[in-house]
Amino acid sequence: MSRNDEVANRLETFADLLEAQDVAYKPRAYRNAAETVRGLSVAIEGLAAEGRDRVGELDAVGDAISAKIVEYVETGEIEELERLRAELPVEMDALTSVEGVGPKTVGTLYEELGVETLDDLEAAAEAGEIRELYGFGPKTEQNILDGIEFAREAHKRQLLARALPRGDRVLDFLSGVAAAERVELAGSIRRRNPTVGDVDVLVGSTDGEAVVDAFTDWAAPDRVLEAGTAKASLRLDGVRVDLRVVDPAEFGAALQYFTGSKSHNVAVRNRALDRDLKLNEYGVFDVSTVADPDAGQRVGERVAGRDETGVYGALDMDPVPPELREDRGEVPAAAAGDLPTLVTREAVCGDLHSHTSWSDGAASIAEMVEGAAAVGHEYVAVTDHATGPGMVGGVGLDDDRLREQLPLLREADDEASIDVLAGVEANIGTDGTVSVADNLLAALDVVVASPHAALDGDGTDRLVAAAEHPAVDIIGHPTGRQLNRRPGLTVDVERLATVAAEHDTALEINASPRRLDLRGSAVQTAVEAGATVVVNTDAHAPASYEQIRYGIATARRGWAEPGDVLNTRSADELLAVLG
Ligand code: DGT
Ligand code: CA
Ligand code: CA
Ligand code: ZN
Repeated sequence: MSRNDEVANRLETFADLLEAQDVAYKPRAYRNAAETVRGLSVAIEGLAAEGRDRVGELDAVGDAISAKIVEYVETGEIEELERLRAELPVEMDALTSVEGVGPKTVGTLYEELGVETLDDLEAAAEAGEIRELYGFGPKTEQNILDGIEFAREAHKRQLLARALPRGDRVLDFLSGVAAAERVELAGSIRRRNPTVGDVDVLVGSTDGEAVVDAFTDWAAPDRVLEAGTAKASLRLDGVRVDLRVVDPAEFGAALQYFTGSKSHNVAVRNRALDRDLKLNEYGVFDVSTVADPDAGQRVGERVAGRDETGVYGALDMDPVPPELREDRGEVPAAAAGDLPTLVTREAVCGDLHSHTSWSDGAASIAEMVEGAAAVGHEYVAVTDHATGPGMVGGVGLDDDRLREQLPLLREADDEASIDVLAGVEANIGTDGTVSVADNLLAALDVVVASPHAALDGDGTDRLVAAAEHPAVDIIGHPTGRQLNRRPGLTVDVERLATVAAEHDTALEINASPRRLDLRGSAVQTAVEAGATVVVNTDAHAPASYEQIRYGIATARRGWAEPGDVLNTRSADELLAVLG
């Protein structure tokens, strides 16, 4: 899938650079095309080999863009993109990761002040140069200064959706290497953390050198950072991959150790100590009759190590799903046989948040419905944006337009093989009001209400007010956070969840890899307080329904069982709940 990501990244850069130059319309087209390509379930190079016309059949990919995709696949470069980059030699990703700085601002700051890097930006803000620019002011300048530190910290970590396809590629490759007997991801990527510092891969083998050689040869065009006899690190499309090779007899112990988290490992190791056992990356050892348990790594009798299940078993624990290993109660729960039965992708039957080209989506109603059917859903809700706070550039539909759309959604439902629910994504104002007329909300099957503006400070009162609204079914991306971009609203999740449970309002786990909002720990609090969650993709293109996997991972990190998740209900059950 990596080629697809590469192409998508290029198209996004293209969009940013065009936007920086104030080009109208085109940036949106490039972003929509990028989203399509990123979500494709087939390799883009295969389509490109069939020619431009075949590529041009993809949703949101027109003639101009298909030509560029083919050019990239064939030559490894897009000439026009290189020209744009030369005209605007800025660190676009770093600069736009500062909240409030979009590509257009980057363009202005480069033109006016020659800002190319985060350091330049900081210097310009500190020198008071930004407030002097037309359209900027002291407040904007201060916001930029505040955002730089957050952006610097955040920029070091990769989104799970960027890392996981690379991790899968590494697994694919290594499973074909004869010397590799066992292969697993470890570390934060195995725990499905929303962002990862690096991709950890563990191999069980008796011939570490053969595995390391195969791995570094395979990576040849990429950058090998380090290579030893049983370890190697390299950079794969911008993501650091750490490989470790261990003896197959110790694979389970190493997998347990290198999956982490560190705080989970500390809690598990303490349990071992209480039982006169020594737990480390080499195994579980009975040290009850050993004079000095610290005399070496492998002292005492080995009681487990080959398999991870055996490691937990030796400590009288059920095996702990990697997503739970954050020291949030899973160690005592596993010891008591009380771990939750986590929700799975297979248990989910639909998606209740998606957009079409009526608002800012890339595809028609019919195409989006087909996309939902293609991933096996029984139902999908079309929830285009309503106008209101945070909707800029004419993206949101006013009540008249929503009324116009409604019969078309009913028609789509008649024609489709799956159920199409008519919905809207309304905006929650700073006072908690919902931006669509009540009688219209009442006519719709699904109302998502989301915060889209003023996304700082405490948002609990706003969200609680929206959750109490009788027509609101779902609070969308409740905090409004964007990973590596902005932390979003502060929310007292327990209070919100309690109100939501009383009013039969579900709290969304927005599966968009940039959001993953609510986050795992908040989901755990919400479920504990009795609230129902719903895993939605917020798809803006048919291919994005696949991203549900990231939302499911987040639900699992929040201890959610199938019964806690609204869209595990069949269509009939769901309609009964929605009323
Ligand atoms: P990341 O890469 O920053 O997203 O987070 P992780 O959790 O993947 O951390 P990483 O790559 O530094 O190390 C992988 C795992 O190895 C980590 O989750 C737990 C284990 N580990 C590494 N260093 C230590 C340590 O000093 N103590 C303990 N208990 N575990 C460690
Ligand atoms: Ca890691
Ligand atoms: Ca690592
Ligand atoms: Zn939204």
